[in-house]
Amino acid sequence: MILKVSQESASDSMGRDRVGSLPMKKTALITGIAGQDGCYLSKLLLQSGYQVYGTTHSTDRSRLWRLEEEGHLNDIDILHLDLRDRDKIADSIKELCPTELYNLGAQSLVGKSSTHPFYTSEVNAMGALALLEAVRKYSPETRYYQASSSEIYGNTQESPQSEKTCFQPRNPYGVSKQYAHWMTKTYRTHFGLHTSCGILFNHESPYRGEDFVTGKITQGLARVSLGMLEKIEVGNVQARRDWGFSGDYVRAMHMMLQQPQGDEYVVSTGRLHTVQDLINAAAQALEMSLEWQGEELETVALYKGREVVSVNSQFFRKNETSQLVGDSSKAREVLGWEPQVSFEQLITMMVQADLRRLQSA
Ligand code: NDP
Ligand code: GDR
Repeated sequence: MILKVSQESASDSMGRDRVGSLPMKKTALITGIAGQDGCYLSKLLLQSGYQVYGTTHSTDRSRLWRLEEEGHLNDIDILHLDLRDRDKIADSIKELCPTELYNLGAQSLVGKSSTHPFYTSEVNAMGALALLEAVRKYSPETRYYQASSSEIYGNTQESPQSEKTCFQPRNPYGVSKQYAHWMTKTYRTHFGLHTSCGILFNHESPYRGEDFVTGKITQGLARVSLGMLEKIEVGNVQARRDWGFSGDYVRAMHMMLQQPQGDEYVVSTGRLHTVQDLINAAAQALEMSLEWQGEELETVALYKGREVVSVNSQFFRKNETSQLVGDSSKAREVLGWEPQVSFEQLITMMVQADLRRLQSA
């Protein structure tokens, strides 16, 4: 275990040094630091003067490529931790006693949760419980953030969704996140810990992988534009989501833990776009003018008369969630949070990063 707590991080709940009276460096532990949000959050915390520890459950160092590309990998202490390993979680919390703990680690693919329900639940639900219990036992001053998801609203008919909307998850991922959400709230109301849940709607960035529809489309169309790929195949182009920028959303996570009390907050843009809008935005950023033809499974998009996008039923989701669009009034009013990057800016940013990587590969 790469665990070393420097003298600097030995602060009390007031953020003061145990021996002197100078304010000391805050420490943060981020699970799932190798993922998209972990990359942006760790950068934000380092810029704010935190000492940052991050966990990965993989021994493959190439998994840390996002931190490497963003240029701050060497400023982070990396720990190897699987969220299914309760003993190691307890030892890590006991040893680090972080000022703030952000639980971002998860099996985060909605589709995969249908084929791997046990794994998804062990990591997302039991992993969160193991962290909360370790905080309660060994570091009750730690402020805890739980990465909740709009997927907990699943099949709701209420729109937009707010903190008051009832949860109706439709897949094992949504259920695992609902469990972690309620446990996080329970550790605040029942045990008195400072815990918060960010109910985050879809958020993307140049660090989004191709398993998600935004990454698949921007990377795929960038390859098409460079003549490296003939066409991309997607699922339901009429599916709609509330897409924001990860860099904006990690600011909200940090803001939550700076509040005097923990709470639950929806974080979203409040704007819906279809997958077709997404394809059009990516094509526009690549200066490709698309012509759409056909309907449903016959839908195709042509560029200069050539088919570059088609629909494949293989990528349709069995139990598609309702149109998830968030009402983030509470986060805006209480935290003073506002998203700064628009949908079009986000997609352009992703396409430009994809082109840069492909051209320099
Ligand atoms: P990612 O999938 O990019 O990152 C999650 C990280 O969790 C992975 O990089 C992985 O890193 C780690 N992980 C996976 N399995 C385990 C395990 N068994 N033990 C420990 N760590 C594990 O997700 P995002 O950064 O996009 O999202 C962050 C969190 O926010 C996740 O919990 C996600 O479910 C949630 N969320 C995301 C939204 C989004 O739109 N991005 C919206 C709402 C919620 P490694 O393999 O290195 O361990
Ligand atoms: P989601 O993201 O499931 O909402 O989960 P994803 O990008 O996978 O899907 C978004 C929408 O696009 C539709 N879709 C496709 N999706 C994929 N992956 N591939 C395709 O080819 C395709 N075609 C259409 C999907 O059906 C869906 O409607 C993300 C994850 O980050 C979760 O961890 C997080 O909790 C939620 O967002 C909020």
